[in-house]
Amino acid sequence: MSKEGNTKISRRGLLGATAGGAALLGGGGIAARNAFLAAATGTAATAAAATSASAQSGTITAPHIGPGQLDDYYGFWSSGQTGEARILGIPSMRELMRIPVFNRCSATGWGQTNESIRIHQRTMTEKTKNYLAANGKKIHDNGDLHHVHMSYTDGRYDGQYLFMQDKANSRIARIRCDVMKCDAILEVPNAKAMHGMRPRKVPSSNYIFANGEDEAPLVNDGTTMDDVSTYVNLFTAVDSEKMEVAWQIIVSGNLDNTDADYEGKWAFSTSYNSEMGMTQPEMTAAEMDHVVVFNIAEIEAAVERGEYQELNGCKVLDGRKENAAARLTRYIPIPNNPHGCNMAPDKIHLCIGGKLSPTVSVIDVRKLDAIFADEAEPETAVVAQPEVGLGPLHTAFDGEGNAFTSLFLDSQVVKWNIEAAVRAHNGEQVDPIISKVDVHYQPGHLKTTLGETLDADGKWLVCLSKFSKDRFLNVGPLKPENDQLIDISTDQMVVVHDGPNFAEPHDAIAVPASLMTPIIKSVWDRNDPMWAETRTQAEADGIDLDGWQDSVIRDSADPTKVRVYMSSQAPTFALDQFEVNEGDEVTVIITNLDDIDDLTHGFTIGDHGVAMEIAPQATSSVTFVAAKPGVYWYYCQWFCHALHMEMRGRMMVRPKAV
Ligand code: K7E
Ligand code: CUA
Ligand code: CA
Repeated sequence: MSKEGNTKISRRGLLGATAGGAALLGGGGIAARNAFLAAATGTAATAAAATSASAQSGTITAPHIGPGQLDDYYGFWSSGQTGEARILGIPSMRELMRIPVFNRCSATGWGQTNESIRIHQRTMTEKTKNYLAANGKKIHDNGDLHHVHMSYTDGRYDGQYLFMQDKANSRIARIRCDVMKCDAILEVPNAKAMHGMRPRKVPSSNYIFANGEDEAPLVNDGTTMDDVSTYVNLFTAVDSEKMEVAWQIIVSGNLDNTDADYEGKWAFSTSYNSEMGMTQPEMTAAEMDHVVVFNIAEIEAAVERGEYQELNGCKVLDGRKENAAARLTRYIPIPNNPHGCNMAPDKIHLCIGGKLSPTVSVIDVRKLDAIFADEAEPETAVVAQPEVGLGPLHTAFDGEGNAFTSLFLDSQVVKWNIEAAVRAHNGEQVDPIISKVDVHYQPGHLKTTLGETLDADGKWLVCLSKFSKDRFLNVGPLKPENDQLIDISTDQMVVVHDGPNFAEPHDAIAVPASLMTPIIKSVWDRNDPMWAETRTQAEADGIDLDGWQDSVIRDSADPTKVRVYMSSQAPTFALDQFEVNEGDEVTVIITNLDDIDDLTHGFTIGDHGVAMEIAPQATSSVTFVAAKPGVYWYYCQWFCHALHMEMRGRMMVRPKAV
């Protein structure tokens, strides 16, 4: 506890001597774990609440983005267990859009339209398909989306794609930025619980690196599940263009968060379970865990030489400690249960959040070549280890050599200088801590504008606080999170905005509006690949999807299948009624012929659980079984016109002859 900065001693006292002390000891094992859990259940949040009013300093200068004014940045947010991505404006923090990815969306029909189901099923394994079929489902309609990142070219955002992971069902997804829709979902075989995820930054994001967090038998068929020694954990590189697994590396220990460097040479992952423990006491038993460093060129060369086993269609290499001779990986010891993994835009320093240790471990990537050549010990890569406060999780950067670390237990953000930390580590009398600011409460990720790129501009920091407690009107036992906006343009960080948010954004990035606005379309291209298969079927049915469509076609091979082609143009559907037979499998295909900005229609059939969005010039389709005889109105559920209510029609389901 040597470097206090301007830490509020009183709050640290409120945390409890046992709790704080145990966490500080680093190797405190169960005691440290209990301290972390005590804070996570709200003890520390309450303590912070009690002192926040007096502790908060600085003038509140909230940016005012007035009616009709546009934000400077697109903020792309994850949503955790909601399973979607979100777009917020920065600095207004206004929510602009939600992009369903792993979740089922009632408004847009994502997870129900044929176009979205095809994206879900493209790489689905047989095992998953069989599981879903046994449960009467076609897709997993939940996800746990922690991390959203944009594609890079030469260390800078390029505006092409957003990538994200699903911890719940071990998937990686991609969003096309021109239309802001998900266009690919990859089910990653072998690895379990995709958690940390980053694109390669240099020369381009040809790989998406993804961490499997949970250990399991490599052939997970139940034959060896009682034998923990057969459990492994895998690091996966995804080919971002094909959205297929490029290669996988078996590692020692589990994996948590990941990042990549600015030379295209390395990827890094934190591990909190180097113990390969199955219980919490086992996972926190060791004094030290580690960061795994992956040598991209060596891995590619090994793949080239065929030094892999093929498993479930993936090239799997062995990067465990005992296979050090292969030089695919190295393991740098880090005090116990590290979490965040953040590469500074100075191209040199990688910052590892200590979590149970009050330190950030700073790794100098220039030391790594010698470590891979076995000319230096792995621990020589650690060039600084500043004590920043309790519960350091993630670190962000301003592009001027400063770092900002979230302190989960202290409910603070600490600003510190990386070079000063290195000098202090070398014995100089210098305090790397610049300032601290209270946040509300228990921050996880924090992100600076462009801080994960060579364009880091040091303007804003978004702090994603896990608990909002007393900051908003009470909405029941389930509370929103609190995404706070912090002005970092001066050394004195100032919280300028509270942003309530629904479960549970873990992470966010900020991209300049000037980069995105030329890329994002307002109207779809008629020949977009999103509905290519639907178009092929239409052509086979003799339907021109670009013209007026009002046809009901019964499949010649299977007469229980009916396809209803219906264009829409405000305020009408081309068909004001259609008829099918009880038991028919009905596919309704709608093309929105309106080509005006913001003229989206929708299609909902009453009492059938069917609804979808059809944006200008888009085609969407949905398939269901007409199992209920009777009259069912369908209607446009997207307000489009003065006669929007009248934009409706009838589906007649003729009863089976008995
Ligand atoms: Cu720290 Cu999943 Cu990025 Cu959450 S992880 S906070
Ligand atoms: Cu079309 Cu509302
Ligand atoms: Ca551990």
